[in-house]
Amino acid sequence: MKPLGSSKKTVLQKLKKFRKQNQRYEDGKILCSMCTKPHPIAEKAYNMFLSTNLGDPGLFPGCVRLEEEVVDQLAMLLHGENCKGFIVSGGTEANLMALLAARNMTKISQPEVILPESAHFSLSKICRMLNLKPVYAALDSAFRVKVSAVEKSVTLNTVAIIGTAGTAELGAIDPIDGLAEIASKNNLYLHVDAAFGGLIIPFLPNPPKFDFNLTTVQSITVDPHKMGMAAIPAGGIIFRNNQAVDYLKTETPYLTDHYQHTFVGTRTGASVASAWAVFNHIGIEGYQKIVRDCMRNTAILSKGLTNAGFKLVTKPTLNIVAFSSQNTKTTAENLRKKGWFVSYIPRYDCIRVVVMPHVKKREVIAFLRDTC
Ligand code: 0PR
Repeated sequence: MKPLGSSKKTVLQKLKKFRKQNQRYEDGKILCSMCTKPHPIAEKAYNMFLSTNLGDPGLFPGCVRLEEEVVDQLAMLLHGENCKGFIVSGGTEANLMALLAARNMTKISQPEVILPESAHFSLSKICRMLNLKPVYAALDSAFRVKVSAVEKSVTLNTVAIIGTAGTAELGAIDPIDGLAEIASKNNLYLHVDAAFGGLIIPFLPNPPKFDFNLTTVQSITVDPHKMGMAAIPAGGIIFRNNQAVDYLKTETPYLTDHYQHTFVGTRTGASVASAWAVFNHIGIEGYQKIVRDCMRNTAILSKGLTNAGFKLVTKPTLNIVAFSSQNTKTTAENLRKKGWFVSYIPRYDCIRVVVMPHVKKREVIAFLRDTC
């Protein structure tokens, strides 16, 4: 900061230069992201609520109502009734809240959590923060957690089981119904990380069971800032009911509300408004169309890669294609030189493409041309 400020024009010109250094979703080259360009109405709604703070809810009752409505709409999609939840900073905070509640609900002194080997890295972060011992369960040939491996991992110290509905690396959906049975038999907390899949799976023609329809699912992470097309930061944590939420309470004696439940204190109402705007503007039909387009482009990409001799790691369940070649790392580097942003996944020695709404058919064809 300088002693004297600069003119508005200078500042904005400088900002434009910084902005130019960024990649833009609309250029269609970002194939490594689970976020996308927010829907135009999300941007408008965000700007309308720019100066709001859900950390002091008594000042912004309109935002409290918006958050309740967004949570109710997510809960409805996930077959929940009387759910309680929050729009938080992202999937990481959502998973953190679930595990914090699960841990606090028990009095176990050396708590353990059973996770699929494919669990998102946010969960290992959280285990370190909450002093939980992560116990990893092996995957089957379709990269879904083995229910038998989870069952064998249950001990007297287990406080929760986690399943993923849409893994970050391959988009695999764990057999949540199998996990629900184990949770029920052992009276354990079951959390589903559907940060990515939660706003895709309900819009597929024959969705597998993964949500509150399964009576032992206690909480679900579902992020509007991924496939929901809302503006960042909009993660979602939905609890089956108030029971777990009570274990998240922190006293905030001098604020307009005397309790807070989220990890983040000051938090914007703008992204909540952006999610509300998209949900209410495009509706279920809008999301069905987005998912249909993404899945169609996924099929075009998979077919093109297979025809050209690449090997798919697994048949895509969601809009993620993971493939390998004789020398995958070199293929990834060459693609990067041609301007494509893809992820190289060391664990499976594969390239991952996430076919988000900004990745149109035209981009898929161009990508195939550059790859094959
Ligand atoms: N759970 C799952 C299944 C996820 O895929 C992610 C993030 C999280 C939890 C954590 O969510 P937040 O990052 O919102 O806290 N998945 C993406 C990933 O790690 C996040 C991402 C998004 C990465 C955009 C890159 C990017 O450009 O791959």
